Amino acid sequence: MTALIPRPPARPAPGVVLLPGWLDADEQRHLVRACRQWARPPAGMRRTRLPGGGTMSVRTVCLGRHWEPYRYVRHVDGEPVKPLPAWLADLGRRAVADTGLADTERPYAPDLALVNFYDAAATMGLHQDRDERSPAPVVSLSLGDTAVFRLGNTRGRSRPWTDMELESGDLLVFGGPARLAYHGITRILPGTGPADIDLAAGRLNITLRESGFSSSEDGFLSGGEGVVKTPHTLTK
Ligand SMILES: O=C(O)CCC(=O)C(=O)O
Repeated sequence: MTALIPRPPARPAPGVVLLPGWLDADEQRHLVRACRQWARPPAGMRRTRLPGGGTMSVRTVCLGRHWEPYRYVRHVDGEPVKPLPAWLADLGRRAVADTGLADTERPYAPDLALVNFYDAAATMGLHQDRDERSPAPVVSLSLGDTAVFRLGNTRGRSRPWTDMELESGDLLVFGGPARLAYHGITRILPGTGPADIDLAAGRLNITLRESGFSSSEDGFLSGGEGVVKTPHTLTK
């Protein structure tokens, strides 16, 4: 949806940049169509089971490596994870450059992506993205319905936090001092997505990340606390 009053770029915390409407409608449509392909089996979109017995309310498909609590693996249900396309990694590089958060010494080189689909009832509890070894930023692209994104702090799940609406086409990058900030999605605003991106309902979010693992390595880092099983994360 084109805003009547353009939303300006924002820096809600050190290391965090929001560029509203960064993706145009063609780019959004292209990404939605790509997500639809990636969602298909094998190694397609699914609800993640949590060790405590619950299931996440978002549905997820991964590229490059598959995330499961709390590690990255290269196969899912015995099938190889779909590769991260070079064009998507390029988009991630351009995203980081446009936010001004690029490391001048080292080009951003994402090797994996999580693609989450939120229906109207889906949420994601406050968590840190800490199953990656690399300190490189996380690039987040939003498509479809608006979401309320809660940006917390690096110390824990309690306040202070900042709530911001992520609309279709928005780019959010968090790195540096905010790379391990707790964050989550508290609400989806149904019916707010644009009509012309080929997504009838719901929200897609793509996060690009650098794993920091070598190509032959699986990743076991956080020891079980990366994504928090807060009650609203779960659909039982
Ligand atoms: O959907 C979003 O904007 C956030 C996704 C997220 O926090 C994650 O994939 O770890």
